[in-house]
Amino acid sequence: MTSRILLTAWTLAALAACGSSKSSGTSSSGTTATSTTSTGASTTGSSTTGDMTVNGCTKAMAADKTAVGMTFEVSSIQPWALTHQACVRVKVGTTVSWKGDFATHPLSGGPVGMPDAASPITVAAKTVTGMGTVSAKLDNAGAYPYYCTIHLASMQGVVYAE
Ligand SMILES: [Cu+2]
Repeated sequence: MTSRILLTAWTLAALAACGSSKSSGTSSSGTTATSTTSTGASTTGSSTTGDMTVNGCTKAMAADKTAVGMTFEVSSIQPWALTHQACVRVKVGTTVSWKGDFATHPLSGGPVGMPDAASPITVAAKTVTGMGTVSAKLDNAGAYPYYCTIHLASMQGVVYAE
């Protein structure tokens, strides 16, 4: 009698162990998906690390705004309107913003004509469709190009986070 009860208990324990090993397999595939996303973001930041001209800017010519604090309004240099070009350097972790009419001047992250869906500027710009402020926090060192999707030639720039 006693040995049968023990056998049943052991069988239940084995089933429970089997169930828990299945669920750990599921969570490890979730971790893989997350790390793929962050790899994409850091690739975006480092792909323009060399000081080549992007959106009319090089890091060498960019205005040093690393002392302005953790928020920086790009549109305080020139309004987000024709003609706009800003090449600036800020500290990693700075929240940069553009103020203006995003129906007339839709903002996108990326080199001109090459929208970068992974750019935090692109992600932030999707939240504002008319008059307003687009704010993007730049958490990784790298070059963050941006442009107006209507006035490609005249509204562009790069924010370098360092
Ligand atoms: Cu524009």
